[in-house]
Order: sequence, then C-alpha cells, then structure tokens
Amino acid sequence: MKSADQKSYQRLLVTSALPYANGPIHLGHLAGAYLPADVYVRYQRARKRDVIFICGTDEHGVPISIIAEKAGITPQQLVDRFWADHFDTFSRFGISFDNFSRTSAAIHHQTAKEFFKVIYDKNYLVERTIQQFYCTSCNRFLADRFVEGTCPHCKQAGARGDQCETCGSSLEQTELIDPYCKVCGRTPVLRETRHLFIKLNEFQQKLETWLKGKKHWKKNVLKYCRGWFKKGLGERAVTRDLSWGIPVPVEGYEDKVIYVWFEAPIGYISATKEWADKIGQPDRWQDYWCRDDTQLVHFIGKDNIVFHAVIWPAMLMGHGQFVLPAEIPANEFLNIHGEKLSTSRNYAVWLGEYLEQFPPDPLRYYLSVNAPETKDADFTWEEFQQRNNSELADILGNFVNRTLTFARKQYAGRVPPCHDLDALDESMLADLKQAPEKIGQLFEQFELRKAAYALIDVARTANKYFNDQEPWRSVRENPQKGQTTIHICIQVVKTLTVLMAPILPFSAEKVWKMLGLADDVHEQPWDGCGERPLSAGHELGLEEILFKKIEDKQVQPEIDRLRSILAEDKGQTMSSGENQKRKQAPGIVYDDFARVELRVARVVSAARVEKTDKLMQLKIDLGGEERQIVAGIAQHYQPDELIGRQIVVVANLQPAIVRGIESKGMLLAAEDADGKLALLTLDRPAADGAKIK
Ligand code: B3M
Ligand code: ZN
Repeated sequence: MKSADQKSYQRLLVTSALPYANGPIHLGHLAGAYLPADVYVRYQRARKRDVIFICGTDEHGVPISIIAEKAGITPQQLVDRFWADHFDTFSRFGISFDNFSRTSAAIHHQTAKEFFKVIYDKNYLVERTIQQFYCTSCNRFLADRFVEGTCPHCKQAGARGDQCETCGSSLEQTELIDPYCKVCGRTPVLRETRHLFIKLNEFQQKLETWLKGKKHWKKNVLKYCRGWFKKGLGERAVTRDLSWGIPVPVEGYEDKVIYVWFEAPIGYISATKEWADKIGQPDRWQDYWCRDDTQLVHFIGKDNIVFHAVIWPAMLMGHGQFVLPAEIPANEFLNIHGEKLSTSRNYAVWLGEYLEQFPPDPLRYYLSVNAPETKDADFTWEEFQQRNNSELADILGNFVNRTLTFARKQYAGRVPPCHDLDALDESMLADLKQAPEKIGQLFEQFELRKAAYALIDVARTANKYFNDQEPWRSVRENPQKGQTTIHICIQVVKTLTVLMAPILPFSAEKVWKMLGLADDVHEQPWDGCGERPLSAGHELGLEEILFKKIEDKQVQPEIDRLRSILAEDKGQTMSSGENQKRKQAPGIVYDDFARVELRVARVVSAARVEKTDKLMQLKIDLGGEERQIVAGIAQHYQPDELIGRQIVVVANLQPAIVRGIESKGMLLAAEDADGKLALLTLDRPAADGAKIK
C-alpha cells in the first residue's frame, strides 16, 4: 500500500495518545488525538487494510495522585472512575478503538517492567544521586508537580516542578524560587536521593539520522525535534520517589516507581497484547510490533511531541525488538471562542454535556473541517451551528433527501433504470469515479480538513447536477431522462455514504438504511465505490431527516455560559502590581478572601429548570433583597427540601445567564469524589443576609 512516506507496509498500528484518567474528555482531546485517528482508521479499514486502533487511559503520575488525595479517595478509585467515563464518551462519539486499555492493568505493569529491565540490562541507565525537595510534613519527596514555586525565568508564581506553564521553560525543581509543597503549602527541604537516568545522549546521532528520513512529517514535529537536538540530549531521570505507579524492577529501587512518561508509551504495546489476548490469538501483537513492515502511526497533540518523536524512539532503539513510529501526525490546539481552553476555569466544552443536546456527527464534521492541523484552530458555537446547517443539512442532507423523496414519489420507492447518458451524466459519473481516490489521498496524507471539504464538494456537485437535469421536468417531458438522472443520483447517494462513513459514521448508517441496504456500511470497500450503482428495481427504504438544523436557542445558552466565565475572569483581574504581589507567595492574603462576599440566604422558592437534569432555579432572600440564582443541584435535592432553609451564597459574583435564566450569585456546596453534593448550611439560625467572615 502507498503510505505518506511512499514505503510499502503490510499492516498498520494506529494509536491515540493515552488520555490521563483524571478528568472528563473535552473538545480539545477529541480534536487533537482521537477524532483524526478514528477517521483515519475507519478509512484504512474501508481500504481493507490490516489495521488496528489502540488506546487506553494513562493512569499513573503526580496529578492523579494529587487529585485523588484531594478528593479523599485512592488513585485506583479515581482512575477506575475515569477509565469508565472515557470509555463511555469515546464510544458514544464513535471512536472505534479495537482496544481501550489502561496502564494500571497487570499486563501493562508486566510489559513496562520487562521493557525497563531490557534497557537497564543493556546499560542505557545510569545511577545518579541528586538533591530533591522533601516535604517533612507530608513525609515524602516532592516529585515533578508535587512542588511549585516562582519561575526563575519569567518570575511568575505557580510554576510547576517540571515546567513553567507561563513561559514554557522546562525546569529542574531546584531552580524554583520560593518552592512550596503543592499539597500542604509548606516549604520543603532538600534531601539526597538516588535515581536511574536514561542516557539519551547515546541515542542522539541515531535519532537524527532516523529523523532525516521523515522529511514529509509535519513541520511542527520536525521543528520541536531539531530544537531538542540543538540543545543536545542529556540524561533524564526515569524513576521517581512516589507510591503510585509501577515499581522499578531493579534491586535497591523497589520503593520507587517508573517515571510515568517512560511507562505510558509502553502502554501502546501492552494494549496491543491485551487486544491479542481478547481475540484469542495471544501472539498476534507481535505481528504489529515486531515486524518491519508494520506502519506505526501515533496521533497526538502538540504538547506530546518530544515524548513521541524523541524519547520514545530512543527507548525503542535501546530496546531493539520493536518497530519505530513511521508517522506522528501531531495536531495543534483548539481554542474556544478565541480563548485558550481551560479545564480548571471550566472554559471547555465537555463531550458528555455536548451529547445531552446534539448528536455526535455534526461535531465530528466540524472538528474535521476545522481540524487544528497546522495551526491552532478556533471552535465557536456559531460556526458549529452554521456548518451543520449550511453544509451538512443544506448540501449533504438535502441531496440525499431530495433524491430519495423523488424516487419514492415518482418511482414507487425503487431505483429507476438507467438509459442513454448525456454530457452532464457522463461528467457526474466521472467525478464520482474519481472521488474515492481523491478523498482517499487526502486521508492518507493526514489532510483531514481538505478531505472533509472534498466530501461536501461531491454533494455540492451532485446538487448542481440534480438542478441542471431538472428531473421534475423530464419526468413529464422525457421520462427516460428523468429515470437516468435519478438512477445516477441514487448512485451518488450510495457512493457518498461510503465516503462519509469515516467522518460521519452514524449518519452513514442511517443513509445506508434509507437506501434499503441491510448489510453494514462500514464493511463496504472504499476502492471503486464510485462505480457500483444499485440495480434498477432495487427497493429503497424510508427516508428520514439526516441532519437536523440547529437553532439559535440551542447554542445561545452555551455561548452565554462561556461568556460569563470570561466576564467573571475579567472581573477578577487585578492591576498588574496587585497581581504580582498576589502571585509571589503561595496561598492568599486576607484581602483576597475579603473580596468574596459570602452571605446567608434563605431559600424562598425552588423549581427545576425545564429540560435540564441538573439545574434548579432558586429565589433567595438576602435580608430584604430577593434574588434569583440557578444552581446545579437538581440531582441532589428536591425543591421542597430546600424551601425555607438557610444556605450560604457568594453574593457579589457577576450575574450570569444560565440556560436563558439570570443567575445572581452562587450557592456553596461540598462535592465528594463521586460528584455527590452537600449544601452548606448553618450550625444555628442567623439573620438572612448576614455576612460570613
Ligand atoms: N497522558 C499526556 C496527555 O494526555 C499523556 C499522553 C501519554 S501518551 C503515551 O496529554
Ligand atoms: Zn506537604
């Protein structure tokens, strides 16, 4: 087969970056590493290539430990919850992994340990004694993000032990100014500890030579790698003093774990092994990992480039028995309404919430046609709506619908025969014949945007053909011509269905049914799909609306929600001097706290917000002032449990519009690990409106 690098391969192993199991999946995830990979794999399956698609959750590392600790649960409980959550979300979006594994699985622990041992035995690891921060109150070494402080380069507070988010520099934790323990806030002390380091320098030359063969790779990937080579690859610690992770399989190191970024990519191998076990052919994984004619393709976001394009290949070279990545299509980031996505500020579009309102395909389409391929892309709800309505509904959906409706009305729902062809027919058929190859080439080169455009273009051409042939006229004036036109239009619909299946899998299934076809559209061969008409007389199914128009009132609440977060942030932005002061020390000063006006409020009335599961609309009395707030507590309290009670609210929060309802203030509640809420109430009655200090 002809791949992007023009080599010939026998099989394909496609992976998506292993998402951390520490929070739900959002739009940025989908656009970066999952949707492009899924579309690519679906296309390759249709080309009847030997391909498997592997992923799983990344379940170790410091952030997971911290989040679990803060939630009062074990890391295992946390990752169990998010493994299930990710699995569910990806399935509902049609991300068609052949296996979705996890790095806490026994098979991964074993595979990672074996890999580590090989690298160790081959003397690629060296022991070094280093100074590391230790928190005497938490009684532990503060690995990576367990320690924060002020960045020595840009002087911003809140820089992490491994990297400063503000200026992007990668850091040694001992460089931090005013370091503090991320968990308890105390100043740590320096202690000696021993770690194993991988001698990346020994691989530099080999890596550089290898990368010279990858000239067709995306510029962003090559640029990052060259930057690393220029600085020179040094030694990197591959062990950590942590309790959560995979124990280091080397004597004297039993109480340490393997660095998460060392073992996570090995997860691609373990997940393939698990897949082979599941299909009852336990050795099959070796076909994909141990043979040179496998094309290994890693889909990732740009923040993972160095790990996949430099460190992981070095590890694989060191190990010596596995294939190296052939392609690393790394995507840039997706912004939302012009701003960087931020999960901590909830400035994100969560996929679970999206699916409460809309089907998956319109988003799959929008993120394809607007994929962050070579530069950051911007998601807006307005453009989402507009592309759904004008491209999916008015062009693609409309063509399918008008063709099938015409056939049902004029030809009793059967495919009419094809007679002599005129020039327009010939040209339509010629376009159709070329379409699979044309779109296929784009998929092959990871040009998802262009492929999505080309798909809609076929439908656009077909609409024009329909209009130009005027079948409504020929059906009376020249019946044979009318039949031929609709015969060809049905052939176009059938071809379009195969062509749309990688990007729009759910819609393709629908159209296939509308065509009266009972087999699986995802099994249809791509090659030659433009040249396989349905035979005359074939009975079509019933047509239904393929893409519903999205109305303003469906997207407006989403836009309002994002705007209110931005407005809130602006409200909280202080003058830069003040900001500077605030950022220097960990923790907040009393003035910061005093800015938040907490008050006692009495619930006067409560009612669920219609068409939502979570929202409750409350009227509250702040001691003479009555206000309305909207709160996400409807799954935890009944309205009549609340009426008359005294609760605690943030009274000076900027008003926000939630699902079209104004909310002035925010109530406080405790949230436990499985999302259950408990309202803050008073120990004994106080005056309504009383200040809380
Ligand atoms: N979990 C980082 C991320 O989700 C990391 C990827 C691992 S891929 C081996 O961005
Ligand atoms: Zn501490």
